Amino acid sequence: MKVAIVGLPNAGKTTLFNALTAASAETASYPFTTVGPNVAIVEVADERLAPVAAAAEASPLVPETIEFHDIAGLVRGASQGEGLGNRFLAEIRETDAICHVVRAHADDSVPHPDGLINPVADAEAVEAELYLADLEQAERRLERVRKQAGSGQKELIAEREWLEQVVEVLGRGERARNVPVPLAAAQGPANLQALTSKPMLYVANVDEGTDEPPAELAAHAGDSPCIAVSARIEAELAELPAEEAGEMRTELGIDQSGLERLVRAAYDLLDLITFFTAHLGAEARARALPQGATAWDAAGRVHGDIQAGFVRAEVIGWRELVNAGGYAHARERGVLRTEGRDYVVRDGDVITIRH
Ligand SMILES: Nc1nc2c(ncn2[C@@H]2O[C@H](COP(=O)(O)OP(=O)(O)OP(=O)(O)O)[C@@H](O)[C@H]2O)c(=O)[nH]1
Ligand SMILES: [Mg+2]
Repeated sequence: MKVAIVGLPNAGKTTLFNALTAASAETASYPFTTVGPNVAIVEVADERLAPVAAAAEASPLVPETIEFHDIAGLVRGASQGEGLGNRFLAEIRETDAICHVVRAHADDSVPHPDGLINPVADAEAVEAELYLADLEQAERRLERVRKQAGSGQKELIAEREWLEQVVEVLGRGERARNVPVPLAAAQGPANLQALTSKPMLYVANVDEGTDEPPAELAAHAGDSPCIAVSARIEAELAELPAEEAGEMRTELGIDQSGLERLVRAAYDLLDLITFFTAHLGAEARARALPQGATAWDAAGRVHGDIQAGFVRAEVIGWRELVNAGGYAHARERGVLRTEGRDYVVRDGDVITIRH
């Protein structure tokens, strides 16, 4: 799972990214692996993993991860190739979700591209580039599909109709996400890869001591989540040993790590469920799946060979496993179920694939 950190220049994206990276050095909860100058992998904390591991006598613990991409500031005209616009837009296209950092702090020493602090205007400026980039892409795709749809093929006609609506909606400055996808055009979104189809999380980069995003930004976000984080404070806290950072947080009145909230919100944004695998003497692992995924999909997440040799899945809710105190007791109690490949995985399932 990949998340792009986007925003105007100087919004605080790299500060936030560095905070996530630095946090890894000091606390075990966020080991970051930098896989490129602007790409890092962060672990998603899940409090269920440790008890599951203990019950199964499994170690080490391997949490699920999210890859964050720190993208350079999107300037006005990026969609027209301004700045290094197109390259950045292409990088965003590769990700599953967007973390939109919006400046909401009033520190005069940090220049603003417009010389004025206005979170909603900033957010709209970035979004305008996303709409325009999508519009161009959608128009190009529509042209091609129009020609192909001449063949009368049902899917292509459906895709053409869908694209016509997408073009119209984007032209009005709304997200491609807002256009429902008819069953016959199910491939449409994958073909288009619209930036505005991706779920978006707003992060208001606020002044120290503020814990709410500006109301107008939250209103602008609408259905999308919007959280407040002070990137600078988080970066400073991330440099401190965990204990000192905790004391500092208490002093500053920040109850929870902003980074923790950020990672959690990003994970929630992807609308995933988590399942666990854990076996005696082997690793205990949390893994994400899309809602509605099956035992067969879960097997695929574990290993291609295991999926290919799928025989059955042994499934138990994480709490039942923990309460039973291990698989053997769970089996005695009859709470370990056998499921086939079409079983729809539930959040918190602990799964053993027999292959
Ligand atoms: N006061 C204050 N300054 C901040 C905060 N976050 C970032 N800054 C400062 O703002 C400046 C720009 O921050 P960056 O994180 O580099 O901004 P960016 O979004 O990565 O900018 P580009 O990569 O140029 O698009 C730096 O001088 C930061 O120290 C904050 O929460 N409070
Ligand atoms: Mg930066």
